Amino acid sequence: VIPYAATHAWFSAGCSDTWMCSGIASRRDFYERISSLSMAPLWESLHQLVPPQPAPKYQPAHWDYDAVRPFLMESGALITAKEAVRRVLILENPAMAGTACITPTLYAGLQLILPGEVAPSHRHTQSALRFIVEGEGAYTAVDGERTTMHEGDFVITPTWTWHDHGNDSSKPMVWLDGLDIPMIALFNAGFAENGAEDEQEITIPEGTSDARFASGLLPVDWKPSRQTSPIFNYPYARTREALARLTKAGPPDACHGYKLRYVNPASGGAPIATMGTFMQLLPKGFATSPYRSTDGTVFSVVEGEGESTIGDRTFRWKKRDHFVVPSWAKVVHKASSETVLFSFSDRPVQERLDLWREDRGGK
Ligand code: 1HN
Repeated sequence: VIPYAATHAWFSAGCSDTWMCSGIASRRDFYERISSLSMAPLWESLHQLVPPQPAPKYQPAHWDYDAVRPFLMESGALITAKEAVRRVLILENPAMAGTACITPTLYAGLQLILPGEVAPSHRHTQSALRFIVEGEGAYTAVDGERTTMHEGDFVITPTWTWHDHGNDSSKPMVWLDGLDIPMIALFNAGFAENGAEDEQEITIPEGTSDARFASGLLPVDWKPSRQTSPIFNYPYARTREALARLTKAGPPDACHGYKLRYVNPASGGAPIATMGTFMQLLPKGFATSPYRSTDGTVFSVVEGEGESTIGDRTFRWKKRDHFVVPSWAKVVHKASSETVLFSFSDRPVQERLDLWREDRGGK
C-alpha cells in the first residue's frame, strides 16, 4: 500500500499540537483507508482546485535567436527533414520539462527545412500554425494547393488537412510552429495518418484560396463547412501595410500599441478554432501599460528590439526572438525601436467557454 501522503503531495503530516496531532493522525488514517477505494477528501485540496485567481504552474521564458540558430543549423546536419518527418526543436517551457508544452494548452517549436528537402505529407487532428521567421520561397501544400512562404507570413494547416512542406529556394527556411497538441491530448481526440506519397498531388493552382476568400469577397454560393478559415496564407506584406496605416490614423492603445487579430473572413472568428493569432506594432520608444489576460501567449519578434517585463522578470529581445507570457502574469513591453510582434494563444477557446478575462489596469 502506497502511503497516502506519498501520492497526495498537499497532505502534510507536520503537527506540533498533541490534540490536533491525534486528530490529524486519525484523518490521515481515514484518507489512507478511502484511498484504496480510489477516493480522496476534497477538503484537503479544495483551495488548490479552485484558486481565487490563476496560479500557473509554468513560467515566463525567452529564446534568443542568436543562441538558438546555431543548434537549429546543427540539427540540419544531424537528420534530414524526410527522416525526421518534421525537423523541429521544441520550445519547451522550463517549468514543464519533458512535456513538449510551452503553456499547458500550447505547443511551439522552430522548424528547419533546407534547400531541396521535403517534409512528407501527413494529417492529424491537431491544428498547426506557421509563422515564418527566416527565409524566402519554401512552400507548404494544404489539401491540394501550395503557398509560397515569406518572412512574417502566417500560414495555417487546419485540423485533419493533408500537409507537406518543401524548399525549392536556395536558402534554409525557419518557421515557428504553433499547435494545439496539449488541448487535443487533454480530450484524447488525437488521430493521425501518413500520406501515400511524400508530396501530395497538387490539384489547385497557387493563389486560388487567396482569390476566392482573401479579397473581401466570397464565392457566391459557398457555405462554410467548418470553423477554420478558408484562407491558408495571411501574407506579411498586407499585415505590415495595415499596421503602418494605423499608425497614421490615430494614437496607439495604451496596453497593446496598434494590435490586430487575424480573422476567418467567413465567420469573423479566429482562423483556427483552437488558437488565436495577433500582430501588433509598438512605436519607437513606446511602453505599454501593465496588462494581463487569462490566455498564456507565445510571442515571435518580427521587427525591432526592446524588452518585456513579465511578472518579476525582464527579458531583452530583438528580431526573431521568442518569448512566452503565462496566464494572468502582468506584462509591460518597451520598444527601443519600432517593433512588430506576432503572438498566439488559446484565447478563442477561452472565449467560447466564457472564461477569457483581461485586466487593463484601468487603461
Ligand atoms: C507537424 O505536423 C508539423 O506539419 C510541425 O510541420 C510540428 C509537431 C508535432 C506533431 C506534428 C508540421 C509538429 C507536427
